[in-house]
Amino acid sequence: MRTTQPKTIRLSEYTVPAHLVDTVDLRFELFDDGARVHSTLSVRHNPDSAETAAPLTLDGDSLKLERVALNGKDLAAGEYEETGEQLIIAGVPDRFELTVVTWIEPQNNTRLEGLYKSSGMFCTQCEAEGFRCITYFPDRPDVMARYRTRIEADKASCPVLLSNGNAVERGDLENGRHFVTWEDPFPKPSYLFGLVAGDLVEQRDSFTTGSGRDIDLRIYVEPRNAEKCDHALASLKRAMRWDEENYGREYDLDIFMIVAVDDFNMGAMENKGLNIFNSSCVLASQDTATDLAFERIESIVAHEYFHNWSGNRVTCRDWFQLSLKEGFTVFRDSTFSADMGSPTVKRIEDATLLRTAQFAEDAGPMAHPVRPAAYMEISNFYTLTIYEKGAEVVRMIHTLLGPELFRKGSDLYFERHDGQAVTTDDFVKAMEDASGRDLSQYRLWYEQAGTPQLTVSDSHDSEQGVYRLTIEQTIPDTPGQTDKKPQHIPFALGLLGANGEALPLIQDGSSDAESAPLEQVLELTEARHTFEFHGLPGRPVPSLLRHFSAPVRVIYPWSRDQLVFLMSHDPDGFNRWDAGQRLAVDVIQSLVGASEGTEIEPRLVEAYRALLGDSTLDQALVAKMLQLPSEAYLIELADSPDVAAIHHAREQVLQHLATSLREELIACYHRNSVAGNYELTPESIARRSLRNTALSWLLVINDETGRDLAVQQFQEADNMTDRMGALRALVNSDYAAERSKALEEFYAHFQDDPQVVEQWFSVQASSDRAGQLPQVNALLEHPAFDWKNPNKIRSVVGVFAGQNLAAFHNPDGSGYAFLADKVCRLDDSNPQIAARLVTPLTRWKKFAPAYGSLMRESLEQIRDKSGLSADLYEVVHKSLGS
Ligand code: 0A1
Ligand code: ZN
Repeated sequence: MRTTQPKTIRLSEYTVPAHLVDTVDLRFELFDDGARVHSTLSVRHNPDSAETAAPLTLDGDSLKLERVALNGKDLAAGEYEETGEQLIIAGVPDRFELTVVTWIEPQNNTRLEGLYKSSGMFCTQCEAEGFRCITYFPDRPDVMARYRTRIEADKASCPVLLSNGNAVERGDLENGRHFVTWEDPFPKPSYLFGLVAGDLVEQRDSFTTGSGRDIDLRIYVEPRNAEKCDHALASLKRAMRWDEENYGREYDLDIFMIVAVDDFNMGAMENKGLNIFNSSCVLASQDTATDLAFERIESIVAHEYFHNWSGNRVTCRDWFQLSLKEGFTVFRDSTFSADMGSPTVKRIEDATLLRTAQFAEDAGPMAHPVRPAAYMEISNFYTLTIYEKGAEVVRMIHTLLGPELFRKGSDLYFERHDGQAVTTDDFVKAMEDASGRDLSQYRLWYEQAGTPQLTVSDSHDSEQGVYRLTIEQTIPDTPGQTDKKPQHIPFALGLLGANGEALPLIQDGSSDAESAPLEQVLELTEARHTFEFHGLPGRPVPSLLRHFSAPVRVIYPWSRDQLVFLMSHDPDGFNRWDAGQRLAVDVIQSLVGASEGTEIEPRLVEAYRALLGDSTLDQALVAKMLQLPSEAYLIELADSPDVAAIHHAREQVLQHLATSLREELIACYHRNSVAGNYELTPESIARRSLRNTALSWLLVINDETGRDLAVQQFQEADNMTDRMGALRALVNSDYAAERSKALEEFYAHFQDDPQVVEQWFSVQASSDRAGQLPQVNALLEHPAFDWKNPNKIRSVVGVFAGQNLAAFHNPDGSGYAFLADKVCRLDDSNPQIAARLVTPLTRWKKFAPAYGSLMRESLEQIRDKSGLSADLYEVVHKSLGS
């Protein structure tokens, strides 16, 4: 904990490590009151380093050093220096063996970095800089070593002892203790080290690789969760096959293990051969997990598995390159999920996240490029920009090169850099070398922060039959970056005729209507382009940025007629959905601050009526199209948003739609009530989604039929999606008695299942009816709430501040003061979580001054707390501009 300014680390100051480590021999003695870690490193001077006489410098954090020995000889106090953050030994030989013994206290580790205890089990989290909380080590990803790990613990309380690689030895020790030794043959950076010790049961399966090797698959969980592993195991096998078929990547060890832990700062971690997961991202059963959770688990299991190549076999040179592994791996898991379900729906989900949350990040005080140039605390850079925008940057290379050349590029990348720690530039270079394309301008996507804005205008010459489209590109200033250069942007375009037909894109007169494409990816490289399309006697309707072909904002003066037309005619499903969203946004925006009784666009009602009534349409897409733009998205789109006014306008539209479409909603509800067993197919997921949307709309208008249906569905549901759909609808209605009864019954039934209790907290904390501040405070006092458990904290405090926007932005500032108070409290126990939770306050400059000034005051309160962590220091000071 510090009060002084943490050091800024800069990419421009990167130097190769002065020392390399070839092997790491670890021995963990695990006890109830602490752990002793014996580490023996074979160290040599790095021939690529110019610092020939550099002292050996090892990182350490919160360690009690018990012994240091060089080539077997103990060093006396004066022969090394301990600074609090480093262990420095001067005058070391060219090659030597170093032994370090440290004492740590996993049972008191509330930061959940390094080795800690969760529900009685020992587990580790070493990315990004957690290994230094275990032992002194050059804790940077470009130091790659082979690890051998012996774990010793009490046999009764820790029958299962796991680490990376293959188990090579096991046996009993005195005093009821035992040991297992693991050996990982693949050199890896310290952030991929993993260890688990506890009383766990295993679920086993196997997978035969394309080359015929049998891989042992195991999921380790607490005994009460033994029945919740099937979905993750099935997802894992699908991911393994998919990576072979799509990237030619086979698994490389003989065993692949996943462990579920309840206390975890993030979603999951890709430790080599031993993935550690937040329980909520791996455990599922029909009774306890929603469809959304099932989909999320599949994608996270795949994500961590895909890291075995994109991250582990080829890793990052330094943490500025984080998106090298994260952006690429998110692109890979997103393509996988699209292949497993509906590509259009997956694209809609990805674009929604980008446009709502990543664009907001890119416009806020923490905006940074996909490859940042500086940071104080790397944990703050596990962001939507690194992950989601990073994935878009890889996706655009795929779009520009096409699937064959992209695959050639990824093959070259994996072959060329296997076993190395490399940079995003190496990735782009492999794509260039494989395709022969020049991506030098494209590299700006990695260097420049901010969301490009494309302003599109058009004109039509009916005599010449020419349609002209002009696209102007600007990239807004972001902290520390101004005067940005135009980026290389793939812009997918289609043109529609009056009857909705796709028109041939004849660009230069040389191609004729027969050979001209119906869709084209225009490549924008200049600040302004004009494209001409010929053979168009009537004015076409443009379908812009199809499939969301680039993470940019598009400004175009769509008329409501055009949007209604695109909603029902665009052959690109993504743009149909987008047109519906734009129409709804336009209607809601026009009501913000308008006088009561202002007419609500009848074309919106009719478009939704058509959607509800047409069972021939892809129902998964209809389910998405029925979702009104979220408050968060409306806020993101607004300048100086007045949250209460936006909330009110959106509610008005929702109520108007629900009132006008009541009959259709009831019909839609019944039409989608499927008898029979619960299935996880895209069709049944879509049906449940439609049914639950219909229910929630009916309860927005306090409809009695809707209420009865919700109560009945709640009681009869045979799966969590339906049970939660009904509960959510009741919680968001004015039927207070039914709401309380359902909440009580739900809790009574599921109180022993932490993942379900988290959902129960969330549904309340996100509700503008059940989640006002006094009720949220009451949730914090609930016996199931636990200030040490990140999932519980997120499900109440995080959900309240991030999803219950009208309550959080209460004009009296109480929501902001609440968050500031909780963030300060958490900073002492878990700085990573504190720094993430504070995010909503950091956007204070965007809001109307009445909100913004109160938000700033709360941030200042946090700034003035004594002993601020480096994590929180960086976020708060950058947000305040200090
Ligand atoms: N590499 C993981 C994310 C992760 C990052 C940091 C963690 O601890 C603070 C944990 C996990 C992934 O991308 O899934
Ligand atoms: Zn990842």
